[in-house]
Amino acid sequence: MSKCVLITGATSGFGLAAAEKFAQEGWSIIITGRREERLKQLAQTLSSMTSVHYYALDVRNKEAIDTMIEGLPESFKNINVLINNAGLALGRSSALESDLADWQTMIDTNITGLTNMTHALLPTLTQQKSTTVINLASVAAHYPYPGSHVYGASKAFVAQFSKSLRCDLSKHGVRVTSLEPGLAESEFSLVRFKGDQSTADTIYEDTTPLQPKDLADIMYWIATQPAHININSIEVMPLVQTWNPLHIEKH
Ligand code: NDP
Ligand code: 8X3
Repeated sequence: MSKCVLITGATSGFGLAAAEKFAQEGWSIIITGRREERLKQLAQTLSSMTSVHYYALDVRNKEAIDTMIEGLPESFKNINVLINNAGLALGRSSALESDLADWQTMIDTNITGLTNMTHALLPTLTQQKSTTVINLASVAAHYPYPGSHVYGASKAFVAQFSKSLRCDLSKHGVRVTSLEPGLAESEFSLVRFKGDQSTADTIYEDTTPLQPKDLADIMYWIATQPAHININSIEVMPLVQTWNPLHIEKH
């Protein structure tokens, strides 16, 4: 029987590329996200390669997650890999000019959504031999920048939660990885700048950012390591991205 991966946020970017990669490699895939039409189209495309199950849900909705899991067709019940990829940044202005509702949405999605899905799948993951959780954190988890406030903090949660989970899950054969990318071209910036395409485009202008396929290849590599290996974390940037000196405010 083929192995099965569940991917959150598979309607675009890293999640969509991961669905393509695992499908090409013959895994059964469960794809989720809020935009049902996109899931349906992706499922149609990938079903020529492998078995695909799609389910539209918002990771913030714990009941929807439970319903999805309860209703999984028999052949998709034994999930081997969970990719907690759904997430977003909203805004990049200073904390002083930020919208509290945006902060709450990031907390609800990046933290509560990720923990909702993880908690719901722990029984499944621990029932089987050698399973893997891949959590999408970010370089923003470790390196603050102006305007990163709640987004960066939410990803710091993901990075630390991943390590903490390891302590409890290793005896059950569950591996956990925090994947921490830098600049990558996807719908991420369009979402962050609330549909402002030209501002989103300036982020990637004159750079060679990471591409979703790069991250999908890394996810697949993590998931297919020998059972005794746990990749704790991977921080990956495009060549063009490095660090600034620490800022000193002059007065
Ligand atoms: P995209 O915006 O292209 O994709 C984000 C995905 O998350 C979409 O499929 C979206 O689906 C899904 N999503 C967002 N909110 C929810 C929700 N409430 N419930 C369910 N699904 C949701 O961005 P990326 O592919 O770039 O981002 C993927 C992950 O990687 C995110 O966690 C992001 O923070 C992280 N990341 C991104 C980096 C980048 O530079 N691009 C760098 C480092 C980390 P839908 O809207 O259909 O629900
Ligand atoms: C996305 C990368 O640098 O925009 O997590 O925060 S960054």
